[in-house]
Amino acid sequence: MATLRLILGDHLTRDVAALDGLAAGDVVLMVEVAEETTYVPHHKQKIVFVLSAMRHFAEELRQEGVALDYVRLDDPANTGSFTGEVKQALRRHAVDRIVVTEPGEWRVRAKMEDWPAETGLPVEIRDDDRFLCSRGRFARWAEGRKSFRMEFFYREMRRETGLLMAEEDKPVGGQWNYDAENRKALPKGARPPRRLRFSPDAVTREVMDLVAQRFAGHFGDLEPFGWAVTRNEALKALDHFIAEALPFFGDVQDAMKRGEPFLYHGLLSPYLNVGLLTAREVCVAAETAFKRGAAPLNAAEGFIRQILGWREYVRGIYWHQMPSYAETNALGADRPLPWFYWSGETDLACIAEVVGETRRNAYAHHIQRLMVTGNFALLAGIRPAEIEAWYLAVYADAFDWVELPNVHGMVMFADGGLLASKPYAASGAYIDRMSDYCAGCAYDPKIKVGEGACPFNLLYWHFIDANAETLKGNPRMAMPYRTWEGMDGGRKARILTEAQAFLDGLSAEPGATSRPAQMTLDV
Ligand code: FAD
Ligand code: DLZ
Ligand code: SF4
Repeated sequence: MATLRLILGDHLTRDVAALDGLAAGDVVLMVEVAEETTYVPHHKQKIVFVLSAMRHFAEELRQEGVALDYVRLDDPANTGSFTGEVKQALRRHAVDRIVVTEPGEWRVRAKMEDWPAETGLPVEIRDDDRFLCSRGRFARWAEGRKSFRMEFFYREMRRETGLLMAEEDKPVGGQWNYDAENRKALPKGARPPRRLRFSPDAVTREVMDLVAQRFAGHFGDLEPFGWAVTRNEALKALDHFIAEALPFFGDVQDAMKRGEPFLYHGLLSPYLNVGLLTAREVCVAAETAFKRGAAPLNAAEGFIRQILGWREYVRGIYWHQMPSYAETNALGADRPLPWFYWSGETDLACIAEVVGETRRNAYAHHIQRLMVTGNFALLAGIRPAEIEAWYLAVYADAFDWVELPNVHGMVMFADGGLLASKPYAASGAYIDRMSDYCAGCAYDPKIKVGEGACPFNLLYWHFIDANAETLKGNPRMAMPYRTWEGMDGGRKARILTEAQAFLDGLSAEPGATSRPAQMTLDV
């Protein structure tokens, strides 16, 4: 039985389920389609990364002798959609069935469900077994639970994989989680390592030209482009991280510093997400470094927890809860996304720094995403769908299955607490403690109200006040509500008035001063 096997842009591994049982007579189809390059205005580097990695992977398959049908974005006959390209391919190849690995987005999966009717052929959508926890396994864990907490899920994953486990079902070192050791500010004089970046080869250069020409209006700088686009390069990036950064990853995992976008983070998520690296090999590499004495336990455990815990957990939540998950808006947030998320032009120095780095690198680390741009969106009550589209567009690692739970659940609390036990709301004091952004900002994190007050301070109490009905009963929010209620009435009124004035001044309109000339966004 001849099979058409579709490989998507984030399924770039020879071990992907759709290639299981590849036989003579089968055709492997890969397609670059406008539908995927424009459903949000992806960062230019993200498009280059995905398309170049696709082209390199296609070349590896060709070298292996696989019958490959590769449709390029600039092919004049390109229909622009997965469905259109599958139908066109069926005219070129005599096959009896279609096989594909489950995509990472509900949106794409829903289209695939229609393919049997649209093509008249059986369509097999195979489980994506690159994850350490299958959808079925997650559903068994989730069954009967009212809320899902990552920590308990993570412990089960540790037991099941044996990662960082000692004898008798005990975690190595006696503790499951060393997070308490991982919240230090960056010590003065710390010099994070220079990160391994990769010069674009001819294939990448060709894609960069295409992107420069076709996606000039998209967010972000095209150059310098330094992402790995092959498995070999991604493995080098992994080795470099393990040797140079992992030993320091733990202690200052939450720190932020101007001009140091990468600190000691992995920069591995784009590779994990498109299939250039596997979750298991990355976790094993960190565990091995710990066993060799090359990395302390708080670093190795902290890093493994991000992947074995958070990454698997958010993926489980996504498929367990979609499609209704994306529709919830527990806090009724309804403010349009301020334009400065795209332009970076704002006198809030922390936001300007994080958006600026995001434009330059298609990357920001977790705490920048959660506690700067995310915290602001939460406190200002930005519409969940708008801030989700922003995160999906601007990061090289952004795919719906991982972006949505992080933004909808963790940042916006739009799921009403299914994912996080309380909103990650914080005033300017947190940003001041964990970064050097506040020095030189137009505002002062120590000023709570009045001239120079940090907007995060005003918005924090505004958020507490505005959401009292929903959040006051949450035991983890008892302290802020006690403080707010104990505050002098006049001060409270002043804070709320100033916060409201700040919110009223936010504009989603692409302003002449804040809009880079090349931006034509439609989100
Ligand atoms: P490191 O700090 O080195 O962490 C190691 C790995 O752990 C990462 O490569 C990643 O695979 C995994 N990881 C860490 N935290 C998470 C998490 N919360 N969820 C899932 N995986 C995690 N990650 C994405 O891969 N794609 C996204 O679109 C994405 N959107 C996010 C949006 C928000 C608002 C937040 C708060 C987090 C988001 N994350 C996302 C998670 C995390 O920020 C990134 O995975 C991380 O910053 C990637 O950089 P790194 O490889 O240097 O990570
Ligand atoms: C992100 C992306 C982009 C920019 N372009 C393509 C593409 O042209 N062809 C493709 O197969 N995949 C692309 N991708 C990744 C897809 O968006 C991803 O596979 C879907 O979101 C489904 O998970
Ligand atoms: Fe951000 Fe406030 Fe600090 Fe300015 S003072 S950088 S707005 S936290």
